[in-house]
Amino acid sequence: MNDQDAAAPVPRVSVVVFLLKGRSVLLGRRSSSVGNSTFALPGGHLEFGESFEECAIREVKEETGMEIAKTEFIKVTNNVFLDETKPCHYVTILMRAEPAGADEEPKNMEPNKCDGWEWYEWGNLPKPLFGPLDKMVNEGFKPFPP
Ligand code: 8DG
Ligand code: MG
Repeated sequence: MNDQDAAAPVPRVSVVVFLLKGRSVLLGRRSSSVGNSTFALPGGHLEFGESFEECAIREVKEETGMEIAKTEFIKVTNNVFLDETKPCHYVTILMRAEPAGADEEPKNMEPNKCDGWEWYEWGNLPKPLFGPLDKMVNEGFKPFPP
């Protein structure tokens, strides 16, 4: 049984990745009970015993087939989704990374969860963005290294 099946729901931890190529970021349109049809970062649940970096590398590989490098922590956010079909609460760890090599291109490895991955210029992001990402963008957040 996973946590969300239990009678009392609990917050969960997720790790999501700003995968950066120059001034572009990788986004995919979600096919999910949470944030359905919105554009979001690759990522997923932190597994028992994993570091944030290990989770970022694993999730990006599982969802896009890509190898990443320079994986580093940026920020943590608290995201409560009470109005979703399936209410949930995530403490979301935001990481940034870059493709491990110039020949790394995303493939849609989980077509049941995502419509496909594309690079988007930071100044020209698609709409609608997934709620937590939209909020950060509106607050002026930028994922790029200094
Ligand atoms: P898994 O079973 O493969 O571990 O997880 P998943 O199915 O890939 O999980 P997910 O929904 O993609 O990510 C877990 C939660 O992380 C998601 O339900 C809400 C939260 N989350 C944010 N922002 C973002 C984001 O930009 N992208 C993704 N994928 N999840 C995000 O708060
Ligand atoms: Mg995911």
